[in-house]
Amino acid sequence: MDLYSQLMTAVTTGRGGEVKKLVEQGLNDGLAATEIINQGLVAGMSIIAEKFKNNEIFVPEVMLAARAMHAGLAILKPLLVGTEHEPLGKVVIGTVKGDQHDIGKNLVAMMLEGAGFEIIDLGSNVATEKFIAAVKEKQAHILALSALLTTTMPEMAVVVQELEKNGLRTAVKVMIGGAPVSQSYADKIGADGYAPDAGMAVELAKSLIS
Ligand code: B1M
Repeated sequence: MDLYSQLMTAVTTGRGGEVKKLVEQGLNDGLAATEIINQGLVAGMSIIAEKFKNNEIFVPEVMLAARAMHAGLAILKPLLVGTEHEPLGKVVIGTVKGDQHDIGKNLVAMMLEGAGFEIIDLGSNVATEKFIAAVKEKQAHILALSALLTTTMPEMAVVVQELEKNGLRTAVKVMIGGAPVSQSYADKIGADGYAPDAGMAVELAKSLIS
């Protein structure tokens, strides 16, 4: 098995120590950091995303794989500064005001990062003004909103309205998700898309920036 295949397997099986070892080995062998990311780490997370989407694996396996990927990224990130590595796009993500649920949002953020997006994670219980400021300041391509409570879902509509008021609505795509959210709700509030889970969120994000 070549080093990239070994890395993919180490990511998909959630073995962070092995990922670190293989990344260091790859660098010592002269492989480019971007290649190690794309052909090893991201390729491994793509397999995880597909399996998660198909209900072949569940949240704990995704968390473990994401953690293993991060172990490798931590070594490679400093080497990427000033190189040609370009993220697929910038995503500002957060759970809306009044809502502290962040497990699903974290999963979505990790999967998007694994797929090659730059993530600006504002956390949970995020005020609308904070979303607007981050979209403006970071020039985000996508604003990703999560809500787990029927009582906080309406905050998503408020964020979309505030984007409009601030002249930012056409500058950024809005994607939404979370257990009580649906495609019809996305349509109703004028969001650009809805994803039911983290795997589909990656596909949606890619389609929104293409
Ligand atoms: Co709360 N909670 N909770 N809770 N909690 C729910 C959501 C609830 C359904 C439980 C229930 O009553 N059966 C219920 C909501 C009812 C409703 O509104 N219809 C509920 C309630 C009522 C509450 C409190 C009000 C309880 C109280 O205090 N009386 C309170 C609210 C606090 C607040 O936010 N202000 C509360 C608190 C909490 C805890 C703090 C204890 C904890 C959260 C811990 C944390 O997140 N750090 C918690 C938890 C853990 C849950 C349940 C049990 C699990 C949620 C979870 O993490 N699921 C939940 C019941 C349930 O869902 N079965 C429940 C795992 C996670 C991977 O899935 O978050 O759905 P999920 O994310 C998925 C998809 O939804 C999607 O992808 C993810 C991965 O596949 N997704 C996106 C999510 N965001 C996305 C964004 C996208 C795309 C996809 O694009 C941007």
